[in-house]
Amino acid sequence: MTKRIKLALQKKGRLTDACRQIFEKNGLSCKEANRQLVYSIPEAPIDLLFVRDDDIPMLVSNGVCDFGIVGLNVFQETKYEKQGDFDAEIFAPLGIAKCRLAIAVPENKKVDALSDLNNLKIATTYPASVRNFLQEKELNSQIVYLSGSVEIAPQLQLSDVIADIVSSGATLKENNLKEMTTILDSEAVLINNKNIDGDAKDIADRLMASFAN
Ligand code: PRT
Ligand code: ZN
Repeated sequence: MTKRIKLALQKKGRLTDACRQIFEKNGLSCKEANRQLVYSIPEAPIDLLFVRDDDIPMLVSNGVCDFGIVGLNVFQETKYEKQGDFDAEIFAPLGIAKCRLAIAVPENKKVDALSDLNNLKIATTYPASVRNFLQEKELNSQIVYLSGSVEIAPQLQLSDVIADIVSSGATLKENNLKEMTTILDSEAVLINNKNIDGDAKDIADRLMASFAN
């Protein structure tokens, strides 16, 4: 039997269409994949597994999948959260779904220098990445974890500032927030389990080569 790889993709969200488009453009059909959790691409030795994006780094780390496509922001967050206990690494950046994890502050609030963040509350869905940033910059801000709608936290007095994903900046503007500093520049990345064999790497190399065309 010829070797096949398992590749985790986001089931429904911002990465889903972008990934489908790259696959379809390269003659790898995914149309039937909609209703299935697992879909075997007939034209290539690749089985797709459709899951929540947050689960992708761990599914790859624990070897359930050999590869995954996920935002660098989600990959880094899981890596910081799991610290040593994490066996996934970046295979290649994909140049799609570009965004950044940034700190944003209310327009009427004077927070200019990084040191102004000291003693402030930062609401975020990315606590491990923010904690790592605060440690690197030797800041003692407090982290307030929220699973969504982070941009309304200052209005609700849950926090002073936020750390969230920004793309066009329209959401910040709508909520009277301004970007202050970038924690991470992100894009979708292909990640792999650290223990994959040479055959699996060859399949991923061929996939990446086809993407480059
Ligand atoms: O359901 P599941 O857990 O799988 O999906 P999700 O809702 O967690 O993720 P999803 O589909 O929203 O995003 C998937 C990935 O797309 C993210 O992890 C990022 O890597 C990438 N990405 C690119 C973005 C954005 N652009 C983006 N703009 N992720 C989120 N946003 C949100 C952001 O959170 C904020 O609410 O869009 C808003 C800001 O956008 P602008 O354009 O107004 O600045
Ligand atoms: Zn998610």
